[in-house]
Amino acid sequence: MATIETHVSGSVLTIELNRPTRLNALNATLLEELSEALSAAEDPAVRAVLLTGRGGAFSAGQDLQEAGVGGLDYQEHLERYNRIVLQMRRLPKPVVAAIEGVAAGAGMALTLAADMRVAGRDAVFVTAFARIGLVPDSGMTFTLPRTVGWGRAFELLALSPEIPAERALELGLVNRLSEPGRARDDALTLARELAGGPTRTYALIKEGLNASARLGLEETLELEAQLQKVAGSSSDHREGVAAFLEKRRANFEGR
Ligand code: LHQ
Repeated sequence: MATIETHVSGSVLTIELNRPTRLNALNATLLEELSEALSAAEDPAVRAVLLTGRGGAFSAGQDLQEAGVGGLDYQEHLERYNRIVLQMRRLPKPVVAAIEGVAAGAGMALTLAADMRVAGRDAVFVTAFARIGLVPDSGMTFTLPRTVGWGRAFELLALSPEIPAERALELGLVNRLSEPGRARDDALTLARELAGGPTRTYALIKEGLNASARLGLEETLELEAQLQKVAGSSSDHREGVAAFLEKRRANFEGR
């Protein structure tokens, strides 16, 4: 059985982690299939991606049965994770993660590589790495302090507390909460809304946010001007202004 299921609905591609009996723990096969699914998301007909897990969990992180005790070449294995994180961050369209149940270790890191997160009120986040003597990977050293601040990031990484959904919302780890069992549907509604937006502009927003992590103010101002030049010549910009002046809803085509 495939460890990744994909479904297309309109211009939203849903990618579902599918190892429910292991809480969607991430093994080499799943990571390869996830990478393929993210490559398929580059199709211009796809204007937003929903990433979720089957069976009431997002993901318990690295499959520790596969890893065993000292059974994996971590550096080699991490190339799979790193490729996926970069695919998500570089994908020129929004990625929304829907989290039901647990998101632990690299599973939590994948949610942070998404652009927005919708979690069920019964969801739980755990950094988990230090519980088994590992350092954070899959970009979490980068994404977590930028999301919750340095001091909180250290605490969450060092002590690995279980972070209930309400606390995750307070910390900014998630954008929205849903009633239990509703996160996927609510995230799909959000992804559909984003898919009807100015997709090219969203790509430029991602590019600017990605770059902001490494640029100073002067370079950021320069990059914003470059990105604005591109956005300003898009047909969605013309449509957005025309819709405003004509007091109607914009019909964005993602160009
Ligand atoms: C699992 C797992 C799991 C296998 C539950 N693996 N079976 C990257 C690259 C290279 C190397 C290493 O690491 C990394 C990054 C990482 O992701 S490190 C972090 C790895 N993840 C963890 O340490 C989390 C381990 N799991 C847990 O602590 C708990 O299972 C959590 C808190 C996630 C959920 O607890 P419960 O809701 O009580 O569920 P459970 O523990 O009963 O699990 C249900 C089943 O799933 C169980 O199987 P069983 O056959 O006994 O029913 C678990 O063994 C299995 N499972 N996580 N990561």
